[in-house]
This record gives sequence, structure tokens and C-alpha cells, in this order.
Amino acid sequence: MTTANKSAAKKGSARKSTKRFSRWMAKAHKGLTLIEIMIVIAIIAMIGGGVTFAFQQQRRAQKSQAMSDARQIRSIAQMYYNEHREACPTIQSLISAGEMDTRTKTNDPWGKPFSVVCNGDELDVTSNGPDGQAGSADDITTAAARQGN
Ligand SMILES: [Ca+2]
Repeated sequence: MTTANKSAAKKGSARKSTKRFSRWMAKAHKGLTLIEIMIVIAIIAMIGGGVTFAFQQQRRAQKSQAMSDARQIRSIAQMYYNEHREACPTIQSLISAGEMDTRTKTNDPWGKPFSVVCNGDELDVTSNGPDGQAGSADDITTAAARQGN
């Protein structure tokens, strides 16, 4: 083989590899395939579902905790009210009278204080619920549980 032939063969090989490289580059820059996009969407949906589930579980646990704390306060307040029969007790008056210690939670899980409501001989403890507004659907009260018994 002459030098000119060798050079031509080299050029041909170089052209082939350049073509192969440019084809590979074109494929790489084409973007994502439909399956890749679907996998990404599925992963995002799974993460979103997990976050939503965790949020609902936390909310349910907070409501359960609020009801448990409200029942504990109601029990203390009812005993105090039955003994003293004065004005409707408040959280502050129960603390002042030494009926509630510092371990009793006086605030609901959303940071707002519970309130005591007297209805004749019975009294109930209420929380304004997650929205912090009194009289809305998410309010938590011991009245429903008491009337159910
Ligand atoms: Ca509310």
C-alpha cells in the first residue's frame, strides 16, 4: 500500500467514526423517551401520594390527641365543678385551684388553649380545631362523645 492509499484509508475510517459519533450525539440529544417520562411521572405521583398520606395521618393523630387531652381536662373540670358548684371553671381557675398540674396539656395540638363550656350540670371542653376558628366543622368537643355514652 502506498502512502496515498494509507492516507485515504485513514480518512475513510475517520469519516466513519465521525459519522458514528454524530449519530450517537443525535440520539443522546433527542430527549427522553415516553417510557422515561412515564417512569418520572410515576415516581413523582408515588412521592406525592406518600406525602399526602403522611399529612392525613398526622392530622388524624393531632385530632385524636386533642380529643384525649380535652377528655382529661373535662374529667378534672367536672369533678371540680361537682364539688364547688360555683361559676363555670376555666382552664386558668383550675390551674389556680391546683386541680391541674403542669403535665396536663392546656393547649390543643395547634397551639390554641382549650376552653370549658358549661351546659347546666354538664360541662364540655372544646378546641377550635386545626383552623383555629370557633364554630367551624373541624372543632373538637367532648360533647359528642359524652352524648354518645
Ligand atoms: Ca374550627
